[in-house]
Amino acid sequence: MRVPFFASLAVAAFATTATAQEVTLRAVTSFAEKTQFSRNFERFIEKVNADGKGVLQINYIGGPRAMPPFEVGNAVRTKVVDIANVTGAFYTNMMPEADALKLIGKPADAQRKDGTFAFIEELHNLKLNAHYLARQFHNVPFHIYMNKKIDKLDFTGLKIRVTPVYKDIVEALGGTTVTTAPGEVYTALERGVVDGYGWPVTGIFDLGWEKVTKFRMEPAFYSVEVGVLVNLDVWKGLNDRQKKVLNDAALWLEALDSENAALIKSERDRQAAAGIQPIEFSAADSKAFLAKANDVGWASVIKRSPENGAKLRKLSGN
Ligand code: 173
Repeated sequence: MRVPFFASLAVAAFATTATAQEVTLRAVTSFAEKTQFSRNFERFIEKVNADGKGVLQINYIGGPRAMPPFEVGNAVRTKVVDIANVTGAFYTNMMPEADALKLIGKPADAQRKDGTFAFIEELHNLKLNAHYLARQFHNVPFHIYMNKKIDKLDFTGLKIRVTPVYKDIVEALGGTTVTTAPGEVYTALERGVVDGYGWPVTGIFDLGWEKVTKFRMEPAFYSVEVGVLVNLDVWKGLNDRQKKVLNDAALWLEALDSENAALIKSERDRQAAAGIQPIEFSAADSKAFLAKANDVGWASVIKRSPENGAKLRKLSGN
C-alpha cells in the first residue's frame, strides 16, 4: 500500500513531536506473567498507559521467560530495564537490607508518613541506583508448605526450597535449604528433591503446586513485599507530569492491598478444597515460632548491615 507523499510526512512530523513529549519505559516482572504477584503490576501498567497518553507509556516486556527473577534488581541498576516489579528477596546480593522488607508489615501509606519509606528509598538510591516507587502486599503473609507431616517445630532431616525470605528461619529450625526461583518449585516437589517450600498464603494455584502439596504449616509469618523499582537516572530524567502519572498510579497500586483479605480467605478455602491440610501447633509454640522468625530475620539483616539494619528494625516497630 502506498501512502501519498505529503500524508506520510505529516504522520512522521506528528510522530516526532509526540515522542519528544512522550517517554516509553521498558518493564519486567520477577514473577510469572498473569500470576498473583504480577497481576497488580499489570493493572498498574494498564492504568499508566491509559492515564499517560502523550506523556508516559510502559512497554511490558514480561516475566521470567524474558529475564531470570534473581537478575531483575541488577537489570534495574544497570538500566537494562527502566521499571520492574520485584521483591527485595531477589536482590539481597546487592542490597542485604532488602531482606528486612519482609519484616516491615505496616501499610505503605503509614510507611510513607513515618519515615520508613524515605529510608528504604535512600537505601535503594545508594545500593541499587533505583527509585523505590511502590510497596505492595504488606498484608499478605508467608507459610512453609510441606509434603511430610511434622508434629513439632523441628525441621531436622527436611529439605526446604527457600529464597532469602525463609532461609534463616528454616535453618534455625534445623532444616536444610535449597534456594530456587519460583519457576523451579514444581519440578523440585514432583521429583521429591525437596520436602517443602516457602511461599505466600496466596498464589500456589497459579503454577499448579496444589497437585504436589500436602500440608500448609501454621502460623503464617512475615509480610510479602513486592516493590516497583525505577532506574534512578531514568526517574531523575522524567518531567513533573511524567512523574505524576507514575506517582498517582503507585498510590492506586498500593491501595489494591485492600483486596488482599478477601483473596486470602478464598485461597485458604481453595487449598482446603484441594486437600491441603493445615499443620497446627499449640498457641504457645506458634507464638514462639513467630518470635523466633522475627528474631532470626532481624539478626541476619543486622549481621550483614549493622547500622542500616538496626535503623530499619527501629522504624519497623518489630
Ligand atoms: O518464595 C519466593 O519466591 C519469594 O521470596 C516471594 C516473595 C514475595 C512474593 C512471592 C514469593
